[in-house]
Amino acid sequence: GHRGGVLWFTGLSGAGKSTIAMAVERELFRRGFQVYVLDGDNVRRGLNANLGFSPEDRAENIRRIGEVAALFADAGMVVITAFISPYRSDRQRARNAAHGTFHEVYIKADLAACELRDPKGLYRRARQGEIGNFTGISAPYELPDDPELVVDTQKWSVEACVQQVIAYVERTFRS
Ligand code: GGZ
Repeated sequence: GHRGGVLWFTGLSGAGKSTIAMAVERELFRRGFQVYVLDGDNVRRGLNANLGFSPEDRAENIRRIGEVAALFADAGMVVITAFISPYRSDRQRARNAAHGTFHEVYIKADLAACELRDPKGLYRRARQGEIGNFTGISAPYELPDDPELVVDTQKWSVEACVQQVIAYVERTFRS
């Protein structure tokens, strides 16, 4: 079997958080893990539909996600969260909510790489002033101090990144 816990992905828009989270979820499911992904698609559209991207709204977004993730972990699941979560203090609060089952995973790609990828054209729109408070352009991203795992998506393929997370989960959650 396996323990429950929170794999907290953090990184810039376009770093690969959601892509890696979905692929890790599929592979962990195949291996018999109870796993669930929280991301913008299922949280910002529902539970947090009333929140935007001001520092205060991001703090509340991350606070709620941290509490929900802790509940999933308590229920015995491996929960993967895929949010920019740009503020160290908000990530620290999510860590405290999960008491002892929180694993910060830095999905690492610098601003230049993410801006080159620009999969949704959001960086271009942010540069043109069409989107305000955009992380990396007009809002901060505070680098993780001491993450449990760093996955470098500039250096490694998506598949290699997925394998690194899977290996971490196997050695951390398998019992
Ligand atoms: C950053 C924004 C913004 C602003 C919309 N800043 O790459 P995406 O599109 O699909 O993922 C980004 C997502 C970020 O939401 P999070 O809930 O992860 O942010 S946070 O943890 O900071 O609360 C991006 C899109 O929403 N998006 N406006 N201004 N990203």
